Amino acid sequence: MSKCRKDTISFLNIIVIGKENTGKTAFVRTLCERTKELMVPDTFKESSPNVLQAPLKPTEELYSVSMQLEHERRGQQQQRTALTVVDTQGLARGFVLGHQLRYLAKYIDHQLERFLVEETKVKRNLNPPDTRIHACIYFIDTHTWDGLDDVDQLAIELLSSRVNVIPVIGKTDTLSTRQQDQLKKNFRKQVFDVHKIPLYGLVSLDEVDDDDDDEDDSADSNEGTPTLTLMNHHVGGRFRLDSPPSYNNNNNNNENDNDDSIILRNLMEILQEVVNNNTHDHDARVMIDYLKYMPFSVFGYEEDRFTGRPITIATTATKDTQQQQHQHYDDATRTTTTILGRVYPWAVVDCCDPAYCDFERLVDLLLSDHGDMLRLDTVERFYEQFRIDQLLSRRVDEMVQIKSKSNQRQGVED
Ligand SMILES: Nc1nc2c(ncn2[C@@H]2O[C@H](COP(=O)(O)OP(=O)(O)OP(=O)(O)O)[C@@H](O)[C@H]2O)c(=O)[nH]1
Ligand SMILES: [Mg+2]
Repeated sequence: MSKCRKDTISFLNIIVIGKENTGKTAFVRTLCERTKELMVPDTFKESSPNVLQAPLKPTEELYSVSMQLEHERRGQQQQRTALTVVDTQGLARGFVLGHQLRYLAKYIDHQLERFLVEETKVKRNLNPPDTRIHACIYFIDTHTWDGLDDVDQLAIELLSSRVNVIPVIGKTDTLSTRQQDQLKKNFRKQVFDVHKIPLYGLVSLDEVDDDDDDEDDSADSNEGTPTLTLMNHHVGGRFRLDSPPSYNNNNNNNENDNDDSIILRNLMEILQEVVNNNTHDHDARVMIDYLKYMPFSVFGYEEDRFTGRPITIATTATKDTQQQQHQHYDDATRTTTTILGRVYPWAVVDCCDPAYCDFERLVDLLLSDHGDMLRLDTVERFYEQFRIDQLLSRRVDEMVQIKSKSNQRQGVED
């Protein structure tokens, strides 16, 4: 492995949230297993001992695992990422839900506060460890065929006001291709067109207001035409749609695309235009890649039911088509490898094969192109506001204290 400067560590903190039994813990384990080969020796830490070792069982309380990874970034030198993954208790229905969501919101805020405290110390560390949560991997419920039920909607709305939410569909080995496709489209439609939830990389839709007498009154001729505000400032700004959103896209040769989100399709067109005008616009390009696959389909490895460790799956392939990682046996023409996956009577499925699911794409985007964007969005969309609110409320507290002290003094003197 080539040399990488240790002083350029990027922090990436991810929290995994979703309803009970959606495959969150299996995902965390698969992610750790997948990134093992990138791990810097002796950097693995867990908040409670052996939390990844035992057989899978429902998660009762939040825990975290962290490690440093050394990996390549597309076209760049080696990079070191301090990755922390936080796994959480599954969201339940009923009165517990409110309590769970409040707890999660508080946890996320607390991580912002820890960073703020470090940053505002008189003698401060110029490079404090970044505790802020940069992304929330949200597992949507695959049993809800219209893509978003009330629990998921409430949770995603609340989380999106605090953190970059990246939605995923877990256990996709249990869904047919058509089912996955439909679920993705339904989810996108619900999130963008119906509820307008500002997930990571998405838009908020401002309807043009007739009474709006700001400088943009020329909008009158566009009455009722929505303005798209890209939440992702890397691509930037506000774009007015000159005509109402339409499905009659020239590129649309596929009838099935008609039940996908209109807003998303328009956003993709805008991004594509940005790329066409400036082929070097890397951020717009990677955002298109992200939106194309979101919500990401993933599945976890099949675990040994006594140890929770991945079962051994050996596959054999001819050498020239071989693209797997752990090579055990090699002869002139064939190679045997072990993969992370699941075995069915009719097939073996590899969690890391992009032909089966988006797991590898998701890992790649987190560690590569979107890592910086997630960090930047965390600072600009969430941390800055939090910082201002906190400092203002401290200021108010201080003023109240000064006032009450001076009132007390006044009382004594009188
Ligand atoms: N077929 C399949 N089963 C899975 C997958 N991931 C997890 N499972 C199974 O689903 C059950 C629950 O998996 P977990 O990973 O514990 O789910 P969870 O969302 O963490 O559950 P809670 O912690 O209770 O919220 C276990 O029996 C797993 O073996 C998957 O990708 N495919
Ligand atoms: Mg769990």
